[in-house]
Amino acid sequence: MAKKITIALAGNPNSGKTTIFNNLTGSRQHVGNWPGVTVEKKEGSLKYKDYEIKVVDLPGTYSLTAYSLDEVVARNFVVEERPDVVVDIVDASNLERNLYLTTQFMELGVRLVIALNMSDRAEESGHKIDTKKLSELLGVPVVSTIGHKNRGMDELLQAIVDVADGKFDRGNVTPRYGEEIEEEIRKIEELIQRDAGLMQRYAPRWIAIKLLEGDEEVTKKVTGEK
Ligand SMILES: Nc1nc2c(ncn2[C@@H]2O[C@H](COP(=O)(O)OP(=O)(O)OP(=O)(O)O)[C@@H](O)[C@H]2O)c(=O)[nH]1
Ligand SMILES: [Mg+2]
Repeated sequence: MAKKITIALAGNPNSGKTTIFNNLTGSRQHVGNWPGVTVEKKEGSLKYKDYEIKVVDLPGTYSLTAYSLDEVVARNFVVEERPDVVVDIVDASNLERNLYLTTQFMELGVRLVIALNMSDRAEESGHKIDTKKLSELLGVPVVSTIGHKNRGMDELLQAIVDVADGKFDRGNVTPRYGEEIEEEIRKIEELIQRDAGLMQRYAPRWIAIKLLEGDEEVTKKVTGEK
């Protein structure tokens, strides 16, 4: 029996998500809309080893705040639908800016794989990225890809199923914010842990940070307000 998993392709705008989506799913895809909004939703599927993988192409976002419709769509999918693995398609030629979103996924506590896409461009501009080191630092598998040349797709799929299988057990690497803020995060986390319903659905640390940021959507989830 094939193991069924769902993966989401996320990343900054123009990082190569749809190119990789097309490489992975070929003609097995369909396009619709995200419920309630006119943002395009692409879904597809493929078989890899004994996996049947459903792939969802998320809108491009720079962060997971809820400032734009694209961000809300991407964030809600990841938080509410809980794909088995989030594949963060990173533009390797713009690493620092792209890794901001990566840290947000780490904070959410999702199972993550990083595709260092556009690695051809990074190299052209003289950057050689040590993927092994980056993977160690982040506690996440990192695979070099060149989307429009269809390079690195097998390695990417292997990393995805490894993570789905729990074979890549990332260390507890999450961004830290200094003692003062960490103290407040701890206090809020303690309160959240008393709410079984919330606990089941979201990483308490993530909720605590969003509450400190004054995130309206998350505040509504916590207060139960519609
Ligand atoms: N040089 C280079 N170009 C790439 C690579 N991968 C994709 N591209 C090109 O980059 C452009 C953007 O790719 P898309 O796949 O549309 O990017 P996207 O992330 O889906 O963009 P949005 O959906 O708008 O956020 C296209 O012209 C691709 O052909 C790569 O690895 N190297
Ligand atoms: Mg796209």
